[in-house]
Amino acid sequence: MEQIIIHVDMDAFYASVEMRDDPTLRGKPLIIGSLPHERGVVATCSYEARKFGVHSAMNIKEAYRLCPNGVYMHPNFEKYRTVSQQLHAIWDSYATASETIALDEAYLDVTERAGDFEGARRIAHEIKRRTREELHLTCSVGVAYSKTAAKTASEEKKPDGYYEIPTAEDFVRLLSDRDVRVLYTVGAKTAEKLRSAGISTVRDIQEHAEAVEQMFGKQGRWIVQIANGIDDRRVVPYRPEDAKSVSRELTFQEDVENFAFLQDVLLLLALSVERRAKRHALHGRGVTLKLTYADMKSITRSKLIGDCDDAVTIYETACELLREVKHRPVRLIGAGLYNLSGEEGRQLSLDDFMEDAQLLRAKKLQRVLYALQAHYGLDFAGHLDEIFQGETLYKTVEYMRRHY
Ligand code: TTP
Ligand code: MG
Repeated sequence: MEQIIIHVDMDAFYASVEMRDDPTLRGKPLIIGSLPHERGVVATCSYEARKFGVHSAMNIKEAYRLCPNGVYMHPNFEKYRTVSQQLHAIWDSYATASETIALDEAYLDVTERAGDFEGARRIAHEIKRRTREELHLTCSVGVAYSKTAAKTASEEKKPDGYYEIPTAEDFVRLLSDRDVRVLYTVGAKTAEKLRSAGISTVRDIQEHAEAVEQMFGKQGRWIVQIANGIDDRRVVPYRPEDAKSVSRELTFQEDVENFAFLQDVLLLLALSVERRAKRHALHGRGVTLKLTYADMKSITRSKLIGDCDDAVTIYETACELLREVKHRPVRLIGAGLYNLSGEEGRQLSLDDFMEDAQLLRAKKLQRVLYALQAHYGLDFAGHLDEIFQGETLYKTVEYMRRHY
């Protein structure tokens, strides 16, 4: 067996914390987000509220129509952040590597600590017990051979769930008859497109791999792999709170649904990050991508790549990460380098001895930058530096958004 991964995800996180701290809320349909008379959405809600059909990202007016007797509250982010740190401290103590995915969610690499699935099962139950006894909250835990399978497993028996998917065969057996949406990289749009081509179950994807790859290119290949239970991504140690990082992000005037356009934005962000990193003589070992979706849910993804401070590598890695996330309307995008070290701490890589590699990167950069300018009818020549001043970058990207 190659790896054993645990995925932990808290149940109705914000709502559970509020119910824990105010017993009068327990057992009630509790909706955290905007208040009914405000403009906005549901961040999350208690399982009692879910019975009325209320869910995350739903318009608050719609939630109120479905559940007029619910209790509505604004979120208290400071509190959730504190609880999150306590949770992650418990979880991290069982893993050789721990990757924070959200305030209430993490991947843990327990391959070494667990030894085998039996051991992983013990750790999972220990995590559930301590989360319950020490923090008075429940979580759902999945144990599996891959990240995708572990995440799928933690969803399987929510709330307060536990589920195992030991092998790719188990994964395929579990999911083949289900709707394509069960694969978490398949969003509503992708599913719709697949369905219009007669592909509605995971098995359909397995059996029409070529068609899927043709329809979606690189992302299609990834979908086919996932549908076959193939995912050898590692757990990348990541804790946002101590990531000394160089990053740039920006919020769009209007939510963006076009992920091809987001790639273009990533190129400008990557160039900007490179400039900052170079100015401070810093190198990163990993690249992060940050997205805030239209419903205010934020995610970060990261990948370790070895010493890097160049825009092309940042751009390509960020695009790779972008392909693996849910395709939903986006209001903010960011990219950055983390695990920084100064010149002195830098490990020389093979590239340092290969001028060719540097030349190749410079050429690649020229090519993608040229294509971007041609697409939007822009000419950065001579004033590329200006572009990266906050206001100009923002204006340039807004111009690009309108002219995609
Ligand atoms: P989730 O883990 O997706 O949801 P949850 O923990 O509330 O419920 P579940 O039992 O189904 O896991 O998200 C974690 C927190 O992130 C959630 O409590 C609130 C926030 N969030 C948003 O603000 N907007 C969203 O659209 C989603 C999905 C989550
Ligand atoms: Mg959760």
